[in-house]
Amino acid sequence: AGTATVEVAALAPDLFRVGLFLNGRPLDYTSEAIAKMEWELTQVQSSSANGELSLCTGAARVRISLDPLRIRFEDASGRVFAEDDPERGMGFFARPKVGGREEALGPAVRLYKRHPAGERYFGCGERTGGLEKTASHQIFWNIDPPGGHNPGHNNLYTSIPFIVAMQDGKAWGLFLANTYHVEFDLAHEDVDCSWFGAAGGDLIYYVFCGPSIRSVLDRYTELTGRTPMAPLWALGYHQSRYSYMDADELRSVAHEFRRRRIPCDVLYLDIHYMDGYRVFTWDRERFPDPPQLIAELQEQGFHVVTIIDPGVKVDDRYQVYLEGREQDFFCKTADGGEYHNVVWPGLCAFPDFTSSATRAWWGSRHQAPLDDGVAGIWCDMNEPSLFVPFHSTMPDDVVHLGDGDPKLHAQIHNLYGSLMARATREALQALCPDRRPFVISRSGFAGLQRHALLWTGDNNSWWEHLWMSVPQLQNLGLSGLAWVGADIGGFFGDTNPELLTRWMELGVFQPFCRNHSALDTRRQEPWAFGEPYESIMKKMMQLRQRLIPYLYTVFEECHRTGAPILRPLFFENPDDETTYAVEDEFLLGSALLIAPITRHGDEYRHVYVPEGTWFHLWSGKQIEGPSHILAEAPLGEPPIYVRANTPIPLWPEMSHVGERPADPLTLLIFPAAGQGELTLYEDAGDGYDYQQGFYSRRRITCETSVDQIIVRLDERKGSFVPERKEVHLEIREVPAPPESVHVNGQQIVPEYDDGRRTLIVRLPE
Ligand code: MIG
Repeated sequence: AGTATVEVAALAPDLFRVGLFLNGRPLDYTSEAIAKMEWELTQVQSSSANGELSLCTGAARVRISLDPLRIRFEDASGRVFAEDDPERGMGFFARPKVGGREEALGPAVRLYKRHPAGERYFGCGERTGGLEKTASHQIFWNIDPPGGHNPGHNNLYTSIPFIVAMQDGKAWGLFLANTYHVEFDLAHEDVDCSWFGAAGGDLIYYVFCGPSIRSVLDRYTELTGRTPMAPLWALGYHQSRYSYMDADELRSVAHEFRRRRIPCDVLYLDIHYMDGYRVFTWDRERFPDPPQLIAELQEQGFHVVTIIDPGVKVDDRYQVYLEGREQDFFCKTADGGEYHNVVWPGLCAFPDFTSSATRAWWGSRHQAPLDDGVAGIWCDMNEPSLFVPFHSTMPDDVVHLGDGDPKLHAQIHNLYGSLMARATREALQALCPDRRPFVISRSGFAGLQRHALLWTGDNNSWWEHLWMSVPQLQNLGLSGLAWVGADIGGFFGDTNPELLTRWMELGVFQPFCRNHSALDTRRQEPWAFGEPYESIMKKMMQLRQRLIPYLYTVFEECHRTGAPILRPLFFENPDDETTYAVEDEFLLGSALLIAPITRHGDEYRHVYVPEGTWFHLWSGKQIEGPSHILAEAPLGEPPIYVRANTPIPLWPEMSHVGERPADPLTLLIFPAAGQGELTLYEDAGDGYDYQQGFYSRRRITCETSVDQIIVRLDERKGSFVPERKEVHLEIREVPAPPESVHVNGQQIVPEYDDGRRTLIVRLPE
């Protein structure tokens, strides 16, 4: 195409890639975002007729008209999507030159696609402004927004230039693989058109043909990578604060959890544990004996996670800085000096994570915290966020030497966070090969899910932010980042008892469940406000703890297929377009519907209940969806609904993972005419033996008719045998004592509780 080359490739039956390369640039698709480079598609038919080329995979087809060059996609049903705008298609434009920089970056690139009436956009990663993205302008450029985030902000800490489009129950997706400053204009400037542009680089985009939303996410996460299995303990409750200031404070927090029997698995040390904020050091006055402290906490079942920032203090007596300087591991200024800026430690240098040698060096530095017993690493400030000017990032012309192919910061800015998380994960993996790494990150790019979980950074202790987190977490799940959570209770500012309690009612259903708050704010541990709040929060946290086998099962589904853990209603009900606008409710897996209370004083709320039969968890009331209901939800009884006939696996109450054997396993079932099922996934909870078949997958079905309920537990698949003796069926809302109960054909004496209308059946494992 003139001075440019355009390549269109079919990578999988439902995945195409388009690349536009200017002025003889090499056709290069390597990208830090992409996990899978090699695709083998054998069944592609190409044809050419009437000035049009076409590639057909059987499931989908791309049509390329040559003059002018326009590209559109079609699936087997004849649905046309991702169609180039007839006027504009794709191309590039020179930007005004300011100094040398624009020249180095080259021209800006842009792609125009038609926006058919009724097509609705979702995704775009970490966003504050609601679920749907139609008619919006989206910026992809990682920043640490001053004063935390608010609904008016566009881009935040993490960038995922990916959309999912929905119409009539069918989905397609588009990912722009470009790490420069990226913008999407989604039927915003022009209702009939959307554009996808970048400030430089090659124009490379991937089209996911669906047609199901599930298959779009499946392919997208095959391309950019899946969420690795979490260690089981990481699904528990995490408690943090900026900061637990010394060993005794941390000890006393741990002690309170255990004394009050409130579940907690993980404790965090924020920046004050370090010596003058020097990364990979300890302040020996505050923390005289870290290994001893951590061992003590481990005894009580806690894991300890420490924060690491990228900024390395410029200090001639500090080993980490000296090593980095000697070996040239830091980012450079345009004229070759070490780039410096101010962060917590004062003047700092910043590792160039684009270089594999730097990543390996940084990684090896994690030996010390691991030797001290640290269980995971918290990567913060990795946009990177800098203090001069306040809340800025690196100038565009900072140089990253990389592995011999130097880049300007403007070209890789959005990758800095992901690369730091990658270095961290690879280190934990290498240093503790039998453990599943635990890494948490604030910043990243598409593909971050391979390296770390994401928390949404600095929210406020405001009701508005509690509300905002609900669509925000769903957007992330739709963008491949499923292991996510917002700071429970709110970070900045003082929380209050009602807000904290309502936040906990939602937070216990976040894939990542952590309470965190800023320096000088009111304490917000679950006991901070006494009764009745403490007991309510404890009840909710116990519920999460009991739900771990369910959460783990959903997590494994995500690991295998990219399905979000916390998912929008339309993920399960794409044919019901009412769900496209439901942003203040979500599903956890497919069997739990959560509609949090997010306003002060509210004791009722509207809930849209999607198709199917559902049961209100607290009252057992049966609801037929689709329907709009007014749910009563006093403090302590947030609207939670369980899908009929779906067995929900529950553990007994525990204060932390592994406190005692998870025996019995309870299968909670609300029966109603029809059938349901769940395939329970279990494994050792850490390590990699599951990859050799050391797991257990067990399909459990429930079939309910007018006069009988049949529950079947299939044979276990896989070689893992859970260490327990009993499985209890807890069958709720059984209107009358059953005439008979049979277990494997043997009649047993029914155990029926009139008051709770519950039938218990005890089975051997
Ligand atoms: O400039 O380490 O988002 O969670 O507590 C603030 C202190 C730096 C920002 C993180 C927050 C953390 C805080 N950090």
